[in-house]
Order: sequence, then C-alpha cells, then structure tokens
Amino acid sequence: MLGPCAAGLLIPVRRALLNPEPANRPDRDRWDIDVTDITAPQLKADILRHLTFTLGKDAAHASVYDWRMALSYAIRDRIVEPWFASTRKTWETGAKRVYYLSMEFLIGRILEDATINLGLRDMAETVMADLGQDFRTLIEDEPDAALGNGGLGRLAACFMESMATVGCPAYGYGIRYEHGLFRQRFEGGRQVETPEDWLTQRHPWEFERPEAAYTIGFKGEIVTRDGREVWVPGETVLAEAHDTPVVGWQGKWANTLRLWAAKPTTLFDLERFNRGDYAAAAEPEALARTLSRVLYPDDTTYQGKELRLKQEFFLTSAALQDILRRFKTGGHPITDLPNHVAIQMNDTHPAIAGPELIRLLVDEHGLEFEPALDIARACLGYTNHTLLPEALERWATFTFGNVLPRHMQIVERIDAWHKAKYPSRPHYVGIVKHHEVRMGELAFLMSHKVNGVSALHSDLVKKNLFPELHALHPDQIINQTNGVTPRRWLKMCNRPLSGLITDTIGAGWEADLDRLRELEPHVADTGFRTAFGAAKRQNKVALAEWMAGHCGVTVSPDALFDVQIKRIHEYKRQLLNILETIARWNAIRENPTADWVPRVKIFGGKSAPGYAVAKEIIHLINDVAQVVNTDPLVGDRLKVVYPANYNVSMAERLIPAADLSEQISTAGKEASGTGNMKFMLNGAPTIGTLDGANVEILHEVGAENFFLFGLTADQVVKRREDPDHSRHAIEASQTLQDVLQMIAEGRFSPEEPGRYHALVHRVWHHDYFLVAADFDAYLAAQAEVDTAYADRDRWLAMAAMNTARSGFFSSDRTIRGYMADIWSVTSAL
Ligand code: 26V
Repeated sequence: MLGPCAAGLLIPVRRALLNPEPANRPDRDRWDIDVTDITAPQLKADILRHLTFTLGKDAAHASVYDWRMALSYAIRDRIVEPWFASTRKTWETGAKRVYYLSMEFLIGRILEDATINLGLRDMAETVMADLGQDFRTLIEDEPDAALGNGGLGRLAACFMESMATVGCPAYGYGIRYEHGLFRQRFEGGRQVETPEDWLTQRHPWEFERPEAAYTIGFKGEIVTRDGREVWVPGETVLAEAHDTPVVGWQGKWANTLRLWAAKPTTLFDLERFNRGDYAAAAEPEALARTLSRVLYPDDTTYQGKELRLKQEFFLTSAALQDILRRFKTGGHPITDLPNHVAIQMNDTHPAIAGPELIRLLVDEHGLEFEPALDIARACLGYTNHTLLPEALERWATFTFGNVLPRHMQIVERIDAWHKAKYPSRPHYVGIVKHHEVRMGELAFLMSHKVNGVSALHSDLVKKNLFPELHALHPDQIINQTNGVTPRRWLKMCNRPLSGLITDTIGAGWEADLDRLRELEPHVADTGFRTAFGAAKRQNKVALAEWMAGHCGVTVSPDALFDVQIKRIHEYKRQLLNILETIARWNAIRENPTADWVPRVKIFGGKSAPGYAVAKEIIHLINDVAQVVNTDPLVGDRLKVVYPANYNVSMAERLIPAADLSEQISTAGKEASGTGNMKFMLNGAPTIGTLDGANVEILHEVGAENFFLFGLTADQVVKRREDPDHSRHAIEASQTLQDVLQMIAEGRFSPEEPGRYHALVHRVWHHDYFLVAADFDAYLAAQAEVDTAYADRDRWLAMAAMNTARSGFFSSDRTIRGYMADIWSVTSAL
C-alpha cells in the first residue's frame, strides 16, 4: 500500500524534497491511503496556513510554541484521512471492536511519534529548518501527557499504538484529567510535589465532541416502577468526549482514544446567582469538575476514597453507554453484543463494568438478570497487574452502597448466582466479604478470561491470588506477556541504533520485531560491534551533556551507565541499589589505585506522595549522591545522578544511553515490568532477579547475556519463615554491616545524624523485601558486570545480543495474543 517496496516511507521523503510534484501513483482502492503522499512544499504550506489561520500568528513574531502548534496541526491533518478510512471500514464490514477501559494512559509526547508513524519525521525536520526552526526544540516544547502513574498506564499507551499498527479496530476509553501525575522536585534531597498542568496550553491532538455526552448518576435511591427496580440517582454529572486519533505504523490504520471530561448537568443555579450568592451558584460546576480534575498519584496503597470510586464509575458508565449506543446503530439484537463488542478491563479499576453492563441491559433494555449476566461475561476480560495485597481494590460496602446503590444490589446478586452455581465454593471465597466489595473477585466472576502479564505472574495469579476460583474455572486464567512498542521505544528514541539496524538488516523490523534476530550473525563481526558501540556512545555523550545541564553533575561517557528508573517502591528495591553504591564507594576509597571500572549510577522515579518509606529512600539516594559526587578521592570512578521528575520523555533519553538495566525486585513481586524490555531493545543487558518478565528475558537472551542473582519466588517465601532472616544475612556480611553502620551513624546526613535510624532499623529487623538476604548475591553480580564491561568486545557482544533477541517483547505480539485468545477479533488490514 505504501508503494512497491518497504522503503516506500523513506524514499518518497527524499524524492519529495527534490521534486515538489506528488509522485504519480497507480490507482489504489479506497482504503489505500498513502500517508507519505505529501511533498515538503505542501507540508510547509500547511504549517504556514495553520500558523496564520488557526493560530493567528505572523511568522515574523511566532514563538516556539506557535511553531509547534502549527506543525502539530499540519501533522494531525495527515492522520485524519486514515482515521476516517479505518472507522468507515469498521462500519462497513461490521467488524468486532475492542474497547480498552483504563483509568490511566501514560502517553508522553505525541508529535514526534506521529511524524514517525506517518513517515514524515525527516521531512518535518527539513521543513522546519527551512522555516528557521529547530525540530528538536519544537519536539521538546510539548508537555508530556502524563495521565498515568507508571507501568499500567504506559502499557495502555503502548497497546493503543500497537492496536493501530496491527489493524485491530479499537477504542481506548479513559479520563481526561486536567492534572496528570504531579511534578517532582527535590528540596534538600526530599521529594516535593507540585501540580502538573499540561492543559494550560492548547492540546492540539484532540477533537472535542460536545455532542457525545452522557449523564452519569451517583447515590440516590432504588424505586420500584412497573414491578421493576429502578435507580433514581441523587447526583448527576455529564461525561463529555474528547477524541485523540492514534495512528499506527505507516498510517495503515488509526483508532480513537476517547477521554471523558466531567461537566455539570446544570451550568449554574441562576436563582442563587440573582440573589447574589455567586459562590453557591457555581457549586454544581465545581462539584462536577472535581471528577476529572486530577489523577490519583498513589499506585501502591488502596485508600478507599469516595472520589476515586466515583471516577471509576464515571469512566466506566460513560464508556458502556457509548458502546451500547454505537452497537444499537448497527441494528443487531442485544443478544448479539458479544459478537460485536470485546471490553477489556485494565486491572480492577473499571471492574464496575460488570454490574453496570448488567444494569444497563436489565434496567434499560428489559433483559432478565441471567441472560444479561451471560452477555456481560462474554464481552468482558480482566487483566490483573499486581499481586500486592495493599494495591488490591476493595470498597467498604457502606461507601459502595452509598455511591452506587443499584450496583450494590447487582453485586450481591452476582455473588449469589455464583455461589448457587458452584455450591462447592468455599465459604470464605466471594465478592462481598467482611463488609467489603472485593473488586478482583468481581472482575474475575464477570469475565470470560482473566490474564496475567508475564508467565511467572500468571502462574502466581492462579496459585496465590485466585486459587479457589481457578479450581472452579480452570480455563479462565491465561497469560499474555506484556510488550512495548518498538516504534517509540527504539525507532524514535534511539536514532543512532535504529539507523544501524536498518543499515544492517534493511527496513521493516519496526513492525516485525522478530526480524532483529537477523542481527545475530553480525554480532561476530568486529565492524558491526564497533558501530553498535559507537551508537551507544553517541547516546551516552548526549545524556552526559543533558545531565550536566540539568543536574550539575559531570560524568564521563566512558563510564558504565547503570540505570534504575521506575516508581520508587520497597519491592522494587532501589534501597538495594543504593546500599551497593555505598559499598562500592567504600571499596574505591579503601583502594583508590585499583583498576576500577568507572560507573555512573542513575536513578529516576517518583514516590507516591504519602508513601513515607519510599520518600526516605529518595532522600537517602540524594544524600549519598551529595557525598559521593564531591569526594575528590573517587573522581570519575563513581557518580550518582538522580534527575528530578522522571517521566516518559526522560525515559526516552535515559534508556538509549544505558549500559546496564536494573531489574532487582524481590522475586514474586513485579508482575511483569516493561522498562526491562525497553532496555533490552536498546542493547542494555539486565542485572536482575527471576521476577516478572525478567524470566522470559533471560530465556530469550541466554544466561551468558544476563546478570542473574537473588532468591527465587519460592525461596523468598521460605526465607520469610525464618523471623530473623535479615539479622542472619547482615551478620554474615561484613560489607553490609559496614554500609548500614555508616548510614546509621549519619555519614550521609551529618546535619541530622539520626535521619535514617528508622530505615536501618527496618533492614535489621523487618526487611520484608529481603534486601539483606539478596545483598551479597547482588554485589557478586555487580562484580561480574565490572569484569564483563572491562572486556569491551565481550560487552558489546552481550549488548548487541540483547537487541537481537528482543523481538518477543514487541507489544504487537502481545496485542495479537489478546486478539486471538481473549477478544476473538481479527485484523482489519
Ligand atoms: C494501583 C492502584 C491501587 C488503587 C488506587 C490507584 C491505583 C492506581 C494504579 C495502580 C496500579 C498498580 C498496578 C501496576 O501498575 N502494575 C504494573 O503493571 C505493569 C503493566 O502490566 C507491570 O509491568 C508492572 O510489573 C506492574 O507493577
């Protein structure tokens, strides 16, 4: 469709630059849209037209912002055609659609990604240069759309791009938060949060749809009408749609991300206004808007806040009403719903979809309870993303029944139906227990498939999370190992390496990532390895420059860049990493003339605002950085850098420049990880435990290209049986004793020597995440890393093998798995 060869995206750009006439193309059928069918002069004219008529700016006075907007609108124009074509084709073929419900979409920037998928990136750069503008500056002017906390939200964003790439007709449904994830600053080494405000500037990628709005009810009471129970809500808000088109690789398909903004159902109380009571008059508006005001920043502990439950219902009800409205225009009987609609629940956050769909089918479509339940279960799928008990959602029946009285009734009915159908179900299993509604059980019972996100995790979902339900429904739990989109996480963020890959194996790997295996034979070739090393070095030089500017720390690009970036959480064990850093510092000071492999320890990540222990760990990392980085005895042999406000865009900088990927969670705790996959793609070997998708990374890359250490998930459970496991581990390790002693004595906090007493005490006496037990093994693995890195040839081969064997971790593969095993949907391409 893009012309005769796969290089169709690259060649037309250059040809177009030379020749302003659009290329003559043979007749194409009506779906066959060539998104590269534009010349540089045309693109330039589009940009200037938007600058003038959309932004009302004269080129002579346009700012970076104006130019970015003009370019964004010009690029967005190119997406509209494939977007319409995709929608039309879905309608005309009556294809089944997928609806991905997620409270989070951690998108990041859109502009460069869109130009890449449209094959217009280089043209855009040239045209902007022609207009006197630096493309990179424009790209970096765009704020991140940070509508998510971490892995779960970023996965949803990768899935949206992959569904568009593989031609899966799909809608993403989420909330258009006015404020995304908070901004992080460090003050005296402590995390300080400030609100994020990505929408204060215009968001050029969305189309507002005031005509697509639904009423969402809360609270109120149940009344009986014509012998049926009906819900009369006590409060209502309006959910208004905002659509962002998501275009896939080479623009062959585009889907919609539909985000809901809350609006009041009545604008304001005119009577109160006329009485002069202005604040009270505006109350309905203020109340409604709080619903889509801010993303909950805590992905570690479930808190049972009423507003959160309301947000979840707001998203879910708006989505389901929209889905049913669209379905009805097709004229099929309602019993046909599962043949046309697949709904995926991204964790339990939208798990109210089960009861809400039943409510809509029963109360508004007149179905009986059981047929409605069968239809709902046939449509719904549930993805579990965590086993951590403190993150599992459960609502007090009091709160749940108050906010959603009709749904409370339905939940009880679902529970009773299941118990009646499976009388052998143990008494302690069920949705409503101990005055709580358990959302995991609800999602399980209302789905036809439940999936985990890595092989190990899916096993643990069966064994530890839902053992009884698994016994009753042995085919329900399946695995779909996560993936990441190689367009953003290799092609876009790592131009030196992706250029080398294309030069070596040709184009086309972007949408067929298994083709990276073709790199393997080249790994033995010195020329290739050197080029691989040069690409990595180029990224490291760029990162070093950026860190000097942003963190004031100068590092050598020849040092080993050791990177741990993710949310700060005890189970992810940033503490283990910083303890090893201190041990390394001690060792260097004891023997400064030894042949040290220089290291830069790079950390990135935010803590939930109320997570005190994680905040202590952040403080400790910054305190250690302060001491180590100013130690003249150590110099370049060790640096610690912790840039504030880690986000998607920062990840795009750090990952291509990483030599070593830190994936050191306590085994059994990290459901999958997706950062681990991004590092692998970009040629950074992993130091890691047998946890989450690390297990599969190890399997793909081979033990010789992975630094494995630590207790296994089973061993972790056994080790905890010894109540003194941490004391035993510490007493057996002089190195660890010394490190803990230094921290306890205030070596890194001389102005407040007792700052870390509690932290050290916890390692000695509780240490639930087994930092002490894994410490020596981690140190040994880090020593192996040093040895391997010192042998440049060996290291480059390891790094290149990681890229070559990363094909499995494309989210295209994951999406194809969901399509086949959960959604029963085929590609529309
Ligand atoms: C949990 C909660 C708890 C209740 C309130 C708000 C809230 C918001 C987000 C979360 C998310 C926790 C689950 C999560 O992010 N899991 C991560 O999912 C990734 C994608 O599957 C996976 O790679 C990570 O290992 C997993 O930690």
